[in-house]
Amino acid sequence: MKILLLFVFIVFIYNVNCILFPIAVRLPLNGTPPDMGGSLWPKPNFQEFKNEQFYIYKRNFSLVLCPELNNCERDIIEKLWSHYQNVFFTPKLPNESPNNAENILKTVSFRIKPENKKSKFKLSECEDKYYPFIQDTETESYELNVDENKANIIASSIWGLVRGLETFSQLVYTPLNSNKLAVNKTKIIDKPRYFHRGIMLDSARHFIPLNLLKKHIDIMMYNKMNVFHWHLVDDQSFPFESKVYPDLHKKGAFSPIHVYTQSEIKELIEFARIRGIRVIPELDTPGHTYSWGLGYPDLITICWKDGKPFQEIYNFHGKREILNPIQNFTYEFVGELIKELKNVFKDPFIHLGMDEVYYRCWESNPNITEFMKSNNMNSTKDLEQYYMSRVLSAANSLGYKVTVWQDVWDNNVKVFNNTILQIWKSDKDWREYLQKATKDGYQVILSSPWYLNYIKYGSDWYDFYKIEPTDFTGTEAQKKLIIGGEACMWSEFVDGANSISRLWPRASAIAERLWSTMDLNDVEEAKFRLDDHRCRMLKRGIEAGPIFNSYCGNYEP
Ligand code: CP6
Repeated sequence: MKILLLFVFIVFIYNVNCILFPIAVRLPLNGTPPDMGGSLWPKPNFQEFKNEQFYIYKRNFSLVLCPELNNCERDIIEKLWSHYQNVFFTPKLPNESPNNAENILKTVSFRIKPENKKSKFKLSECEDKYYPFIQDTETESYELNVDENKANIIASSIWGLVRGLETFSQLVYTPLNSNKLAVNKTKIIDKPRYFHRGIMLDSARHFIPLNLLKKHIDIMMYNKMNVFHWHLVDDQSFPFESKVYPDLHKKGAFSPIHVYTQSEIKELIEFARIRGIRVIPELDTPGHTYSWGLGYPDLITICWKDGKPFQEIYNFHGKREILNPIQNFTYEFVGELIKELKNVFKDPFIHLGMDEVYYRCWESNPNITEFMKSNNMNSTKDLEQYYMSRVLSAANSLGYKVTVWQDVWDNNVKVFNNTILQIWKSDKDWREYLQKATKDGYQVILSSPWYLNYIKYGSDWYDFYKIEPTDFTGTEAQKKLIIGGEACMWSEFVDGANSISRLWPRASAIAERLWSTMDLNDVEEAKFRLDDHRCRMLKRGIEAGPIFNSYCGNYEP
């Protein structure tokens, strides 16, 4: 009798544990055990899982492309399908044959809603691989159904299919005590909250090898991010291969191997394009241009001190690092360079920097003060206005849509109202900046709370996750001007050795904030899901860092 009671007690404790602490029972990494409510990241707007389970066998699993997909769209799905084969079917998985009694999932089909095929999303030609890209949040919306041996993904555009495929890949799991793949009956309806969900990487303070940039792009796709803002060049180096002004990289790069050739860049852009990721280059001027002066010294303002020019050769930041704004040569040069960038990058967006302008150098130079006087400019602010207007007009006439860092607007320089401001400063609360910038009618990208170059001991992803971009006083119209956000990784202390683990999964927290609905803000819930997501990244060969004390099964490196 005692033994029986003990047995009942043990069964009772076991069950209570399973019910009360389901998350404490750590399963070996297995995608989305639906009984845990799913470990999808970022979390879809709507998800419903049923107990019914379908097994997946490599030899009996195929892709169905619905006839309305054109060749360009087919090409994208086929390439990604082959990419995801390695995500689904890891080498550890035995290549078994299905057992007749089992429910199996045989196909995944991709379909674009017919009403969208005719209208704005139509992709007519693809030899010019540029695609009228993500235009609004609708572009990436999709629905996913797993039912009756089939998974169906239907979307408004090819980019929604790309997002749906990632979600599908996250649904696939290995049931406990088995060595198979399975997926449960599922229904998902999803779309992003913001259309600009970016990562900024700086390749000038340290060179980040091309393959590593590609790896970041893959991870961005796993996190449903869609913009790679490439801070290409800066004071420290000029790694962009310019054919128009070759001494920029020949003299301005760290070394001849620390250069991204145009064909490598095109390769990266194509790699990103099929993943639904736009690549936006940044050409930061008029400050942060020390490296330009190594090849083209006439571009740079000579700073004066004690009545004579400064002659130090290596003295960037605050000294010889700012373009000379009073000569046509500078504007021709910048104009030609952004034209060259347009041919390489294709994207209609460009980032033109305009941050941290060191006025004192301009002010110190008598030629510049003379120019200002004869043009009725009262302060360097007017000169900055002059510089900015000339460069932005050139960019606009090339058909560019321009983003700049907030600085010009901060300085009360009149920025064209079609310019996007990137809010990065944290001297004041970012809410205050958003409130002011949107009141002035600008579209904004939020970055201040998402400066990943700052690191601290503890769960800092929590701080990134908690940020609510609309949390400022303003009208609905003002809030609509937030087009999204970017996680910024400045690379003074980052290079190929640590960029992956420094960025991921910290940037994943931001990815979910920008994708999922506003009411998803329970950090305690997110924590376990993010940990699963991190384990999933490990499983996919990404050295993402841990977020708390835990383990992943046998995927740790
Ligand atoms: N380089 C450039 C930088 C920064 C900026 N622009 C920067 C400033 C402050 C911090 C991190 C980075 N390193 N070109 C500002 C946009 Cl904390």
